[in-house]
Order: sequence, then structure tokens, then C-alpha cells
Amino acid sequence: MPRLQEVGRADGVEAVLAALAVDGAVIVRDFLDPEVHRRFRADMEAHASGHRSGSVADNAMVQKFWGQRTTRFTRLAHRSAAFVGILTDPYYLSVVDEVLLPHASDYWMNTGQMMIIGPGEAAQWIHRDAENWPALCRPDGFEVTLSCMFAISDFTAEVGATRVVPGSHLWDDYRRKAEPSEICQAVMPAGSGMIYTGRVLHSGGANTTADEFRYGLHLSYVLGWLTPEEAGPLGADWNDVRHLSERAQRLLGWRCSGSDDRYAARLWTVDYEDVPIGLSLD
Ligand SMILES: O=C(O)CCC(=O)C(=O)O
Ligand SMILES: [Fe+2]
Repeated sequence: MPRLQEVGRADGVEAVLAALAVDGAVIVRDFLDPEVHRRFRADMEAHASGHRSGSVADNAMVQKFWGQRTTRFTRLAHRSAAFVGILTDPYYLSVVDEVLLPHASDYWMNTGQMMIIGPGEAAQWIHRDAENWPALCRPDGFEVTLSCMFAISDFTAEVGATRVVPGSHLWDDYRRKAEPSEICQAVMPAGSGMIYTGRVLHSGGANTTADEFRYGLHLSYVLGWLTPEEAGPLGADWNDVRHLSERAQRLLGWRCSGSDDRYAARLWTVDYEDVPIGLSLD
């Protein structure tokens, strides 16, 4: 059974990048600031009670991927002030810079999604998150998205810790299925996070407990020239973001791309101006 490497924040960004290069995934202990974690968890527990489990989509594949006993919701910048502290964590963003900026002038949030796996949920099918952009999810391609699964509650094997196939981002055949012996689980205490690339195989684990819920926060970024999974600015309105830094606003889709002198191109404009200017917002 393989095992994921574990680092601490104090080991620095280089340690994360070294493990990602080999395994495509790495556990960071003590990732979340304890106070931010406490506030975010309280916000999410309060919101979770108002959400059903499973999807109402008229699509069996979507329902299966979602999980019948899994509660998912986004709009986290609207729902939790603490979330923005996680979204703009300089340590996480330094890792994202290294992985994504070789391929774009900037990146934005792909999604911030709560994934709460309830008792009796089956394991999700194993996939690569870059399959969202199928033409780019290929052995001879490059990373277009980077994710972290934060353990908001303890991730044990029984409660459905994420399953990962270390090294599968390097496979030369992306049609190949993982053998059971190649799969491990990201078992980690609350406050940790598992950073993983868009091209590593993984899935939600089965929750075999009778009464425990697994609170996971998936937070991912995608190249600025690709469509994110979450319609960020439709879920967090100007009043949610007006007081935030320009960086946070860009990550949430409230600013255009093109912050880099290397490129004249600007995407995601209003009247060909930056979003707040085009909309006369202050
Ligand atoms: O819940 C998890 O641990 C992972 C879920 C996942 O990979 C996904 O929904 O894309
Ligand atoms: Fe995934």
C-alpha cells in the first residue's frame, strides 16, 4: 500500500513542490490557522443543516459523482468571512504560482466547495479533476488546475478520507485503471490539507461509520484562460467582495485577468474595462 508524503508549513513551499513532482499529492499538516479553521468550521456546520444531500440534476452521472449521501455547496465567500483567509493564504498561493503561472498570466478560483460525506456513502469513482477540461487532461500535457482538500473534521479511513493514486499524474496512459494496491487514503487530522494536481487520480472515500460526517473543503484554482467549475461572481455579489483586496476579487471573478506585463491580453472585462470600473462600482 503506498503512502503519501507529509510535510509541515515550516518545511516551506519547496518541500511541497518536491513531493508533488513525484506523487502528484502531498499532505500538509498544520495547514490551517487554528482560529480561521475554528471560525470556518462553525460557519460550515451552521450552513450544512440547510442543505440536502445528493444532487437534483436530471443526470445519473452527475448524481453518482456527487454522492447520494454527500452534501455539497459552494458560494463560500458569501457564506463565510473566514473562507477568504483560506482563499488568499500566501503559502498555498505560492505553491499555486509555481504550478500554474508557467502556463498563464494568472489564475482564478476554480471552486471552493464543501464536500460533506455522510454515513453509508459509497466510495466515489476514481478520476482526475483536469477531466473538466478534457482536451488538456493528457499524459503529454501540463497542469491546468491545482487543488487542496482541507480536513475541516478529522479524515479517518472509516469516515471517507480522500483516496489517491500517488504518481498517477506521470502515467503514460490515462485510460489505465488503478489497481487496488496502488490506492492510498489521505488520513489526516482536522486542520491539515492534501494538495494535489489536476492530473493525479483520486476520489472521495466510503464513509462506513454509523453517525460521523466528513467535513472536507475542496479549494482549487485554474488557469485564467479556462472556465472554472464554479460561477464565482454569480455566487458572491459585490457587497460580499467590495472590501476585499484586488487579489481576492480577481480570484473570485470580480476583476479581469491580465495583471502580467508579459501579456497585453485581458479576459473577463466589462465595456472592455476591469469589472468594477465597467460596472461603475465602488
Ligand atoms: O470528497 C473527496 O474526498 C474528493 C471528491 C472529489 O474528488 C471530487 O468531487 O472531485
Ligand atoms: Fe476530484
